[in-house]
Amino acid sequence: MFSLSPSVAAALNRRKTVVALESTAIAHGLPSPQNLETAQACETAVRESGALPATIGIIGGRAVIGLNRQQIEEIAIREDVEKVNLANLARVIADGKWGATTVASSLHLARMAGIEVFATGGIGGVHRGASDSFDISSDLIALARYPLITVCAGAKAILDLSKTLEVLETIGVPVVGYQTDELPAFYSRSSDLKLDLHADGPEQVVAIARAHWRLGFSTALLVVAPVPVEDEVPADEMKDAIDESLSLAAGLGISGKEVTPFLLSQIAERTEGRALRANIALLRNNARIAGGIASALTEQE
Ligand code: PSU
Ligand code: MN
Repeated sequence: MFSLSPSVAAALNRRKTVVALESTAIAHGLPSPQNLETAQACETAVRESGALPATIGIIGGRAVIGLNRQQIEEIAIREDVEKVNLANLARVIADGKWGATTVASSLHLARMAGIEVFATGGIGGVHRGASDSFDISSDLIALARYPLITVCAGAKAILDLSKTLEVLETIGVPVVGYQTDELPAFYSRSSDLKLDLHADGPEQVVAIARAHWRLGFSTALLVVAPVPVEDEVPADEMKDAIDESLSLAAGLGISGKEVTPFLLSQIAERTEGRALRANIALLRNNARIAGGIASALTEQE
């Protein structure tokens, strides 16, 4: 039902330089063939920063921490891979199905394995119009529960970012700007939402994480890193694509787990791939930063 790849198990026994990676961004967030290339590029980025990648997914009813190359290929290509959050993880396992794990279910499984650092693209959060739809990602619930250092480029720009930041504060998740003083907006570096925690590099993140853990907190520490300058799409240039995609989703009555993948693919199309390029770049960048943080964590032990 739950297994660690041999190399991840060995690494966790020795030193803890492991970075967990999710698989929903691969299976449901990016088109083929960029999804597979990006999954591999993220693993390479983690390795180049001195850590071991552990991509998480559900292979025929078994939760695997540290998918091998062929398993990642299957997750990227198969049509029957479900998007797995906290609510359907048990059912996908019980039914022997294939699943790609979101931030929420990846954090849960990474925690079971004893991994301390995790990277994704952008977390899920409070959707625009949540006061009617009540659509709030289980990623936020998982961040409130699992004490992993989670590296992302902020929350996805399709969301209500200021409400998402409010909830993060409510649930007690420190949000650390990584070489920035504001919450990044996924495709864009800037959201104009100010942060009061800041880190210039991995050592500072580790110092805050250690204090957080020593204080007995069991919440995540969210490290937010802006997309690299050369790949960003400024917020004003994203606005129309996001608004059009949101109205189309509303018009088609898209709801629940389908909302985020639908919006991401619409936005990629409407920006002639610029948003897609930014998404790929930020996923790799976050994997690289997470690898550096995991290495610093081990060195200081
Ligand atoms: N980051 C990306 N692309 C993605 C995601 C993150 O660059 O597709 C995924 C993550 O797995 C995250 C999920 O947990 O989107 C959020 O989905 P929802 O809003 O349905 O909770
Ligand atoms: Mn949702």
